[in-house]
Amino acid sequence: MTFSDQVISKLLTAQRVAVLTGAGISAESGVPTFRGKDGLWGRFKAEELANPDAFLRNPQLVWEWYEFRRKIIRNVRPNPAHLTLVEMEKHFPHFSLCTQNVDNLHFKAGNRNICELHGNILRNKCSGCGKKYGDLELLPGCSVPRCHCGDLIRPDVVWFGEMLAKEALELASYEAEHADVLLSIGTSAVVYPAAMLPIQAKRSGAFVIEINLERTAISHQVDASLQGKSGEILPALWSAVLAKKEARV
Ligand code: BV8
Ligand code: ZN
Repeated sequence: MTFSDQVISKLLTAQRVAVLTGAGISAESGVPTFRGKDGLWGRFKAEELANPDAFLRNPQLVWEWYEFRRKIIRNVRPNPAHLTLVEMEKHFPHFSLCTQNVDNLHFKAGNRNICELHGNILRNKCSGCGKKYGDLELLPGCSVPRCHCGDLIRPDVVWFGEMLAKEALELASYEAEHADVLLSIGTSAVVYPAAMLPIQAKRSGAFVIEINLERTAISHQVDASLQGKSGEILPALWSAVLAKKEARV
């Protein structure tokens, strides 16, 4: 796998690197994506169940869908793409990782400077008072758990139609707008406001590299669009950058 001199040199000289990841980076770990070829969580479209109205209408069904996803996510492991981001975080003077994913795989891999734009499926919160809860299991036949205040507990994720946490979005925007290089990895770039981040970076002068299995809504706007599996491309790209750095010494 070869990479242009420009892509290599941009990463070689970058001081501030921002990364945006989507479901595609976790696909090779066995986590289904939402919209790609192999996408869809079971027979449901994310937009149908990942929204407050669906929860109001049928909290049991929403909980069962999340339980189905949690069972997969509790047992998956980070793949080489996640592990490469851990190495990159150690290397760059300033490295930020913003993820749309709720699968906890960046934390499991070892990244620590993580901005979870859409929350985390292994955390819960009260739908009324907002009290935070950790990972909970809905045992078969049991009803949706309730908070001490009496309201229903729900997954601590951002649903469609819900605002992202203000501080998370502000941090992600700041990092995108101050990055020398932004890497957009495994996202179809159709969900806003996260999909704005690569464009914000580009407008602010960053060199934007996309790594994705197929072309996306932003492929025509980025500086380099590398098509293929992130678990193969990202480790190869990082090795090429380190080899170039070695050769310079
Ligand atoms: C908001 C958490 C302000 C939950 C998710 C009408 C009314 C209200 C809002 C809207 C509206 N119209 C538009 C909006 C905005 C809406 C939106 O963007 N909708 C889209 C569908 C058009 N956004 C929102 O609602 C956001 N909030 O705007 O608030 C507001 C409030 C009220 C009214 C107006 C505005 C909230 C968005 C967050 C939703 N929550 N998830 C959960 O997961 O259960 S979104 C969900 O999609 C996931 O978080 C996921 O991360 C995210 C984005 O998807 P991707 O990560 O990109 O995944 P996808 O499958 O799409 O793509 C994967 C890619 O990987 C593919 O391209 C594939 O080819 C590639 N791939 C596959 N394998 C590999 C690979 N690449 C590399 N290697 C591989 N091996
Ligand atoms: Zn409560």
